[in-house]
Amino acid sequence: MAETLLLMGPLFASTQEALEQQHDVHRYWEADEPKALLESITDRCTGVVTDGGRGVSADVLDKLPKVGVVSVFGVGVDAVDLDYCQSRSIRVGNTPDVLSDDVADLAVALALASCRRVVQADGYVRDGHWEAKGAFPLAVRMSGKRAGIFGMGSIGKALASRLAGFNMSIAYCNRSPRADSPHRFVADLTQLASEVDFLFVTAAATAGTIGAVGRDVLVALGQDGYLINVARGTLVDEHALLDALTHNTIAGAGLDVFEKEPSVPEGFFSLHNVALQPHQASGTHETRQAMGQLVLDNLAAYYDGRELLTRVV
Ligand code: 8YV
Repeated sequence: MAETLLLMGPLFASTQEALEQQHDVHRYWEADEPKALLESITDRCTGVVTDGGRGVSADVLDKLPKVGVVSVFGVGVDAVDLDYCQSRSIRVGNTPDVLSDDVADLAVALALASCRRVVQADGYVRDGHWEAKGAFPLAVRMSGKRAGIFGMGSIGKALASRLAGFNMSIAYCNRSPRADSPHRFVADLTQLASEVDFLFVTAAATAGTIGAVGRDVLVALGQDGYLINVARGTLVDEHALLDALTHNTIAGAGLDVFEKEPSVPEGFFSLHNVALQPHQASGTHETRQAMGQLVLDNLAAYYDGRELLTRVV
């Protein structure tokens, strides 16, 4: 049966198409008057579909008393007011696991881009410096170095298996040790940072992790250390990071995520020791297709009266 749904932002094209074919979908981001849109569907909207960045606020859900499900196109649910959803018994589903390989791949790409200076070397060739000035300055090796992973969930595990292929020693920091991880657990993030050459951030954004990579962690990482973030910008103190990169108190960084996307602090643009990406770690055709399918499957499960396939709340 066609349901009335609120779509917070554009989705992977074929997912949105399927959604709009099956249901009566209202596009929130295109509404001239969002308040009027919510009022017009308040008595019949039963579900919300959104992505990891937009999420959905308690204010919006408050105007839609019949909503019973929020289906998120993304693994991160930090932009969804989960406490509010819980209080109203609204089911929340996300898209874990299907994106872990791609996110881990991009973390490796960013680590290599940082220490091997792949982006700068590309510019060196394009700008004619190779011919004019000779060989590119030597870089720093990644193979065999010490890796620290902050967040040993599905993405952290996928990353660890890749880093093992680079003969890196691997330690991790997590809320608690993982029985299914063969790697060394370090309870304190600053301690972990002080023991590694590459610190990878793959943790979910929660009250316990937001702002966790602060000045002290960057100081501990030190001038030979690299920070790679493919999780959420909010996990890192962006001012402290900019400061550390500007003054070379860390060696470099690779960032796919930022505090206030899509706005990136201009200070990063003139720095040569940071590789910047437009939050695209899960952005392959294959993974977005799988994420979209899970969004649709979670909705179908809810409307069939079954448990969501990947339920968060
Ligand atoms: C997506 C993400 O880019 O899964 C997440 O939490 O941040 C990303 O995979 C995003 O949800 C799609 O817009």
